[in-house]
Amino acid sequence: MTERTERKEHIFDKYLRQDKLPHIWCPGCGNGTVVNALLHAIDKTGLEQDKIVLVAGIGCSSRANGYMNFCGMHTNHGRALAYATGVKMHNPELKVIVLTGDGDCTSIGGNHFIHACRRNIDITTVVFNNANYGMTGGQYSPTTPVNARTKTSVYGNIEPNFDICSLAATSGATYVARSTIANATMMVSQFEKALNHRGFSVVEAICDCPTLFGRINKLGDAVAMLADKKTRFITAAQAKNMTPDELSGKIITGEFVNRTNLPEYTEQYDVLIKNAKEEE
Ligand SMILES: Cc1ncc(C[n+]2csc(CCOP(=O)(O)OP(=O)(O)O)c2C)c(N)n1
Ligand code: SF4
Repeated sequence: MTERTERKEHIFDKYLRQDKLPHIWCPGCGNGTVVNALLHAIDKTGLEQDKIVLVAGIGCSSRANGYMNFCGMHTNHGRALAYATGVKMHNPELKVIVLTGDGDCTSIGGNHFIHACRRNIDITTVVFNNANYGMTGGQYSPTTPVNARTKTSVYGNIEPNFDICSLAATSGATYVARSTIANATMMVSQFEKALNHRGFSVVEAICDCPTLFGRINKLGDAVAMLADKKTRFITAAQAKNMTPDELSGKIITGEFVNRTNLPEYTEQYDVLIKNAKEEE
């Protein structure tokens, strides 16, 4: 019989709630890579652990904050940004991070999302985009590509999908970026920039749901899906010189918006209160 060796301490142990592990995610689920990248970024920023608040909605991905050792709220489906806004307004000193899935953020939570972007409130939103509703069995979401099969589009999806980054950019978010779990180094750096940004930041993290989306679309196992992503992601600079045909099936990654000159909501609110008091 092999003797069990003692588990070595890991530098990120402090960031994980050991009593909540193992997690519930399927083997090969992309959520773990996104969490790993986020923890690396948090570590790099040097932010104090007890000054960070993670607010999540509902979904496989929104379960992430249960495993991460920070103050946090697991809220209603689609409503994470509303709660996060309340937390930030109450204490602007906190670094508020929203963890949300593509369904949570752009389907039931779509309205909260566009208005949070519009307000430029200092919140970082991490959208785990796996192109379907994982938690409830693989229904199509607003980011499911046309023709893709899901439990509710078994003959192929006919609805054009949202481009989350374009939606965020046109709604007013002041930092917007996209990366995939196949280029996690880029993801870490985008998370770090988003966390250091003063204003509303969105990082779309393209990840995989091999159990549902992968299986029904015959994309192979998690490793095959990851290998496929590696061949499909390109940078925004590369995309500029490509024709629509060449762009078909590609995932454009990189930074799309980085505006530092616009007023942040909680700061403006403080000025408003000050002015109102002076007028009294
Ligand atoms: C008000 C309400 N409606 C519907 C649900 C059921 N529900 C739970 S999670 C979910 C979808 C989650 O999808 P997504 O946000 O993409 O996250 P994933 O599970 O793929 O990570 C739905 C529809 C719910 N919990 N609450
Ligand atoms: S159902 Fe999909 S999204 Fe949910 S844990 Fe499994 S692989 Fe991940």
